[in-house]
Amino acid sequence: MQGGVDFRRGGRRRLRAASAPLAARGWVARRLAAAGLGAVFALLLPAAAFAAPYWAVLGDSPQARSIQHLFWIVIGVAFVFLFGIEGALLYVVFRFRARPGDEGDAPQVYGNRRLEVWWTIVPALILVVMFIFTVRAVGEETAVAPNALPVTVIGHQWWWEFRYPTLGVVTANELHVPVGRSIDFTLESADVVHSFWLPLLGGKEQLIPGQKNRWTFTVDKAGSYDGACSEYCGGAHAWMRLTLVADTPAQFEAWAKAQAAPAASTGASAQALRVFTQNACSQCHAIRGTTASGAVAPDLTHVGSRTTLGGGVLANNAGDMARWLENPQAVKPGVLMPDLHLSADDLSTLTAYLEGLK
Ligand code: HEC
Ligand SMILES: [Cu+2]
Repeated sequence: MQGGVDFRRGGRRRLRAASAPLAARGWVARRLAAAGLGAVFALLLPAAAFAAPYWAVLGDSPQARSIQHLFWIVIGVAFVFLFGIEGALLYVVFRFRARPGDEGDAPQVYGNRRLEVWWTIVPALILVVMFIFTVRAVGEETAVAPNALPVTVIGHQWWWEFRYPTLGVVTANELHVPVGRSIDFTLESADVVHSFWLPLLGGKEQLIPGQKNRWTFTVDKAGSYDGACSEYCGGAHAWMRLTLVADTPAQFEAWAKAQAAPAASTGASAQALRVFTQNACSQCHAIRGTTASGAVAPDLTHVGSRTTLGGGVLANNAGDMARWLENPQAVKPGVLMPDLHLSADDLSTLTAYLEGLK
């Protein structure tokens, strides 16, 4: 060992003694600053999370609550181990630290069969228990009740199609369900993999091309719930939001009846329909009750009744509708609806017509 440090016998201690006071003070200060910053973030994080509608630890369905239970069990076990192990570590570090006058290395211990058996068996048992709880929770998320309302959810780049096969309703981005009745979801995709996520109502389930996934939950509180696609599916993924509206059974029945009816716009005119068909709108969009029957874009039969446009990127009112129609690319970059360069006249005709489709 020439010019180096001999770590085999007390070398470490000699090295530390040589460079100790100043360096050590800087090191401690840096660690303290980092720990302080970490603590501030740790305190702020839950505050933000609790305020968000995406905080999955609140739940308004039995399925969401079963996920919550699982979450708290896992967190509980993890914390017992975190504090147990870190506590034991800190205890040992302080209890057995080097003291002035200590010479040589500590006793070196190799292998301890009994300990190794225990720290293999205990974690394995914990994993088995967590596995059982998880399988139970997954079972609750997929056990469809016999009187459930069938709803087909189809993921598109970058919007949601909702079909109610028993009610003759087709809509987009705004999902209505009756409170207290379980919903039998069939999840499909028209293009790439998406993920259906309503944080307060259940977990996430994927929409996979060529496959039909089953999924269920029962909303037990009336209200409006935010959701989103939670799996990156291309450029405008961030604007693939959805809203679930949980109606009372009577409200839901009225909604479904209105949605199943053919189009009736307060702004309807021969000119509006002509503008709609002449600008290729009808090749992509359907308006039931007219000749427009395109099937690759949102059904517009009752577009005026929805609260948002373009997967949540705009509110739904005359001003925002005009903005969307003037150039959807400027509002939602990359969207699969082209800029159709409508004249000012056509724009106002179409806006009145579409907003009138309640
Ligand atoms: C090439 C196909 C295509 C053509 C042509 C087209 N659109 Fe679209 N349109 C789409 C797609 C796809 C969306 C969904 C965009 C999104 O949210 O990502 C959409 C969305 C919309 C929306 C918002 C619907 C909602 O519920 O969010 C309206 C309104 C609309 N289009 C009207 C029109 C009108 C009017 C025309 C004709 C001037 C037209 N579109 C032409 C594909 C098309
Ligand atoms: Cu997505």
